[in-house]
Amino acid sequence: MAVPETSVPETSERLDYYRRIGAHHILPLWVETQRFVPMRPTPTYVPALWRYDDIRPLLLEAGRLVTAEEATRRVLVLQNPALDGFQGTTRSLYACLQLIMPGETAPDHRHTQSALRFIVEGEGAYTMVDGERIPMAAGDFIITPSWTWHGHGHDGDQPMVWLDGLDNGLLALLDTTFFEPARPGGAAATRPAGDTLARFGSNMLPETFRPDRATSPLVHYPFARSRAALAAMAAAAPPDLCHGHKMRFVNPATGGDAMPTMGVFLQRLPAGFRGAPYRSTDGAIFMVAEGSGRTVIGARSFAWGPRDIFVVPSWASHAHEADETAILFSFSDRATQEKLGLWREERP
Ligand code: 1HN
Repeated sequence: MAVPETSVPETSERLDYYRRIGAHHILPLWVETQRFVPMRPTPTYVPALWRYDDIRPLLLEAGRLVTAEEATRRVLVLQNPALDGFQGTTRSLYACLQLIMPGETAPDHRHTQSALRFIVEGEGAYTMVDGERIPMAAGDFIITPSWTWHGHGHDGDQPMVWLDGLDNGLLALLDTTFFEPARPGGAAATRPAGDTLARFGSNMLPETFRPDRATSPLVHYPFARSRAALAAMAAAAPPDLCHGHKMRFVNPATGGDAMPTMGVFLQRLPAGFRGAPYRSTDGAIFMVAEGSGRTVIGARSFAWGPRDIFVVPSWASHAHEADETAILFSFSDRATQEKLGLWREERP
């Protein structure tokens, strides 16, 4: 694809001028315009894949090195290999793996970042969101809305691991990050278990409910339900050419995205699926819930199996292929892009 020639020839007079305006903290736009106004997205982060089998022993090692109490959150950040001097999995998003050991608690705090949890392994742990103890089971999607108190605990007897997804980079860009550490007695349950599901997860809304935040009032989307929905869809209709059977998690009170900044998805690729190439402006982070296959991103093929995590950058052409039936969880900054009227996609 043609990139317009925008370089304006340098003359000694022009160079002298650039130097003099530089002293006033002024830059000429006509120099390096392409770099700052490119023809199409030019992400500075790259496609990447982390194999869970590689990470798991390292995560368990962290479990011996540092307590959850000490660390506040025993979290390993999946750092994009190309983002030098910037912490993130993409420019806007963090993908992290969090470990909590039996009997541990991770103290209460709150922050303006929205967080999602996608449960990877273990049982018996819970996260407290807004005074409700949400039990964690593998494949569950759980929301910690912006600025809500949350902490974690573990009553089981095996290590418990989940994927954390946060909109850190986006909030850093906008300088809207606030954080508040634990308040005394903050972790006490004020709502009964199952409250969010009963009130908002039954295709009904309490008549007196009035939305008071941008995030879904339903904060727990159990895997058993979403997985069954995908299986029923797959039995009823052929898969989409690019996505297989793909569902977006929504706020039941609005029908919009469950989270204000991030789009969150679950998709099922039937065994033998060979997806058509697809691209969109929202860079996405995928975690494999089940199955194996590969995703061809640009010229590279990334083979994946259960619990592997991979990144597809903004506007990177990619195609999913499944050898056995696969379920992929993913999140991206699509919810932000759509609100701003910026989201684009390209498909055959
Ligand atoms: C955080 O507060 C949690 O509350 C997890 O579990 C991961 C990554 C960056 C910043 C804050 C949590 C986080 C985080």
